[in-house]
Amino acid sequence: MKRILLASLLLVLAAGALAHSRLGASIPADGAVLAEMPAEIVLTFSKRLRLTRVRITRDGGKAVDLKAAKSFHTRFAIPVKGAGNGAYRVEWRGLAADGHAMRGAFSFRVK
Ligand SMILES: [Cu+2]
Repeated sequence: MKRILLASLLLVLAAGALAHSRLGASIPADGAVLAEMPAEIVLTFSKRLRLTRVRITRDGGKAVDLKAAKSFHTRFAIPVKGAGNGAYRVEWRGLAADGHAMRGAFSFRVK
């Protein structure tokens, strides 16, 4: 009986872990090395969320903070203008539709 309970508890935990949104992909991808900055940075999530903060830094310098998104989406495209070469880091925070606070980061380099 104990083993069955434990097994079902693990199933519940696994289902919970899969239920909320996560960053599915980004453009540029984490670790990418590019010859040119793309026109926009794109974050794609597995489920809808509202981005509450996006912070972009280049070469560890001054951060650019973007305004919070007003609605829930699975895809966010951030237009980038006049960004030079360097090592970029994008940190994001979001609120998933299921109420969970989410955060993550990815980095890429433009040569
Ligand atoms: Cu969740």
